[in-house]
Amino acid sequence: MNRDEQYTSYQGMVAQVNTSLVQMEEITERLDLSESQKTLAKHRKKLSGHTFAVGILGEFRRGKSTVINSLLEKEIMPSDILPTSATMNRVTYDLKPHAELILRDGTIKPIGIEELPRYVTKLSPEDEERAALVEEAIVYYPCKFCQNGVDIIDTPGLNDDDRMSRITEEVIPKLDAVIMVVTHDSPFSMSEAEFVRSKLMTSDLSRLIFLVNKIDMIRKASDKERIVQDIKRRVQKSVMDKMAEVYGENSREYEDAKLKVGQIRIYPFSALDALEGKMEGDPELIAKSGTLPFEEELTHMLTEERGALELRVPINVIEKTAIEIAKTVETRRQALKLSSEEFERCQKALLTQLNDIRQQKTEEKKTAANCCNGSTK
Ligand SMILES: Nc1nc2c(ncn2[C@@H]2O[C@H](COP(=O)(O)OP(=O)(O)OP(=O)(O)O)[C@@H](O)[C@H]2O)c(=O)[nH]1
Ligand SMILES: [Mg+2]
Repeated sequence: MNRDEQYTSYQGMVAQVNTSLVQMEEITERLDLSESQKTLAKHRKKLSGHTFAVGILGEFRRGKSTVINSLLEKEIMPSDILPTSATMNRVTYDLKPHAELILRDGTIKPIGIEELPRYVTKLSPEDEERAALVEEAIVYYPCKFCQNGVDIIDTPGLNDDDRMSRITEEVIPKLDAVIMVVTHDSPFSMSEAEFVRSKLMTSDLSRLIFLVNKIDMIRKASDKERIVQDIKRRVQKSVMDKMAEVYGENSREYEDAKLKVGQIRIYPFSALDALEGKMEGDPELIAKSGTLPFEEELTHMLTEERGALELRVPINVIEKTAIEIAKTVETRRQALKLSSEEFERCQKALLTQLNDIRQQKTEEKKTAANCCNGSTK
């Protein structure tokens, strides 16, 4: 298939997925499944809007905001030695850099990019208070990776319990791809492993790039390679253990995951060196940072693979909703069956009762007749 044919067949698939979303919406409306109906509508809108969302996820201080800054080639996202990001920060393309806050009460507040630390961080209690009112910060910036409707989303550290549940429930389902930032000094902690296994779904490994950040802190080149291989093995083991637990080692799902897990994309990286190298125009530092192979992979994901990835999320939603619809229909069928059984039982009891009453009445009538007859004799 050449590129034109591929595109036509891709467009056909988009139309098909769109039709399925519309059909599902109709069914969920009839069944009063309003949450699912809303989710389907959101994905249908997104599919027609052609935006592609890449989320940067990871625990506190892994360097997520710095990774974004390295892609923007400028220190835009607030970053600090202390846990910093308190809100979801979306980078979207615009030639003229500016920012706006979407507040929780629905209002939109335009701000200067230099004001971001005042509204999106938790570096002081006052900052945190202001950030609590912010639903999302949008940073408009001429970032080459954000062309063609790509948004890059910075998230607060996953170990923040309150925000973690919001991220997992609200943000992850909307992401088309994920960059998971881990570090060499805490190689794939238990909570990261659990997060990847349970929240990002094993079947979606193909939409995941791992960055082993702060690799500049390791001096020996051979150690850098060893640490990356070690983290790769940990990710693979943790995913395969989960697959064995859920589906069993002889399942088709386990075999599929084994193939995917073999192709996990994981890169040694130094966000700080990449940022500094770009800001200072230092090609040696840029090369040393490991950003070139990572950016190549990211570009590949945002262009060639984008079509398939863009469809993967709504297809997952369709599958999930289909299961929900089947369950709802079955539950309601059971309920109807129950009520008809109940009805039969009541009807039977009622008939028996009616019979008893009739019999009693007949007896009574007989007795009364006898009494009358006796009295007339
Ligand atoms: N040595 C080194 N330090 C880094 C690198 N990337 C980030 N850092 C430092 O790590 C600290 C945390 O970086 P952030 O980018 O704020 O980390 P984060 O993951 O966004 O943190 P939260 O927003 O709190 O979740 C800062 O002091 C950064 O300068 C790196 O590649 N190498
Ligand atoms: Mg941050």
